Amino acid sequence: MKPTPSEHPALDRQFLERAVELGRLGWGRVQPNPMVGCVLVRNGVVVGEGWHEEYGGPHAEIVALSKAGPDARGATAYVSLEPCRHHGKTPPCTEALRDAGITRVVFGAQDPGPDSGGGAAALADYGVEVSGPLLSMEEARRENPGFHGSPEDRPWVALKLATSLDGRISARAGLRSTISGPESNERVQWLRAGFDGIMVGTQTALTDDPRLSVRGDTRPLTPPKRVILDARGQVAASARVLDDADGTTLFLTTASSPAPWRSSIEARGGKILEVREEEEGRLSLVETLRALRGEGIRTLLCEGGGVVGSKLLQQRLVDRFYLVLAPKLLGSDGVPAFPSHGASRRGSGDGGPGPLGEWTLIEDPLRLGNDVWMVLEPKGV
Ligand code: AOF
Ligand code: ZN
Repeated sequence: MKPTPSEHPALDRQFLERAVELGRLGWGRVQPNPMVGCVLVRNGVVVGEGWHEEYGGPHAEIVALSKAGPDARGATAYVSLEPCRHHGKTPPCTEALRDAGITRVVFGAQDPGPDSGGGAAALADYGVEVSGPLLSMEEARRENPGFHGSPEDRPWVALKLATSLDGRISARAGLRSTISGPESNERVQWLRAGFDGIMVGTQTALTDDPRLSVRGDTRPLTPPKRVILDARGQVAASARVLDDADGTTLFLTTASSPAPWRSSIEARGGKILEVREEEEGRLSLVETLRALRGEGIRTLLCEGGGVVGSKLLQQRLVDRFYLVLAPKLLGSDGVPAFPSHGASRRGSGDGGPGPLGEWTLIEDPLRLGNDVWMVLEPKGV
């Protein structure tokens, strides 16, 4: 099937962007489904809008059609994803669009699902004019990385670090420091809601005793799994990350962690996953990520600390970088955000880690209180 070229590309793009924006309102509520939005336009007027609000619930098109009622007849449907043509938890959107009298469909991303995909061809068969996909693979992945971009052997990984102007993540080793302000912290709560897993390294777990739960206004339908990297079994079973664990808190460790420690973690509802030790006292990150993918984690947010973040960056395992810059200087006692980078001897030709690539801002930096929130992705992906 060949998509029909659009007569009004700028207008189509504009309504499609609105559909994408609406889809984002499903953040935290729809995974593992993608976020999808829909706008219905008749004679240049929006007659209905909707988005996939909750996993298992009605799809975006159905919500928009029910808002529009009879006004949907003769309208164009802008949908951020190719309308599904399968009987899943709900009947096919392709049929609903046809039955409502939609005459044209403009869609953003292609649905890669073997059953759900192919809706564009089905619509064309019904005599509906179809334009799409209007979004590139890269754009589609940015919107729904778990759905469009998750590799087979690891999750799609986002790293979030809050640093001072001089690139420190705390004022002193072992000291819990306030780096970012309340507005940024609220945004982190929102961010967590959209991920399958939230991960921190041993030092962060020991220093901050984080809960890694989601406590903002956006409540995830399925709370993200909490992941602690603890190669040697140093984090006590009393850690807050094990509160209400019920198998949803995962401890990644190596053969060197003591059996009594493992039992104490399991007694609190934690799950132990053993992976290979790569260098002294450190887990193989590649194996760690593979194990997490095996636990169904398709999107992972790593919240530090500096050692884990650096290792991920060094091994080019970061797909998105949320960097929160706080207007503070912490001085030379502060813990560097990028420790292992500083340690590599530059220009020594010793075969050490090379340059870590260039990054692109994928949206305008956001000012949150006094902090600057940057969202970056590796250049050339
Ligand atoms: C659409 N519109 O709003 C969404 C779609 O289990 P189900 O029935 O909810 O189907 C989920 C699949 O449908 C999902 O994997 C994806 O392929 C597609 N999602 N399709 O037409 C929507 N959310
Ligand atoms: Zn559908």
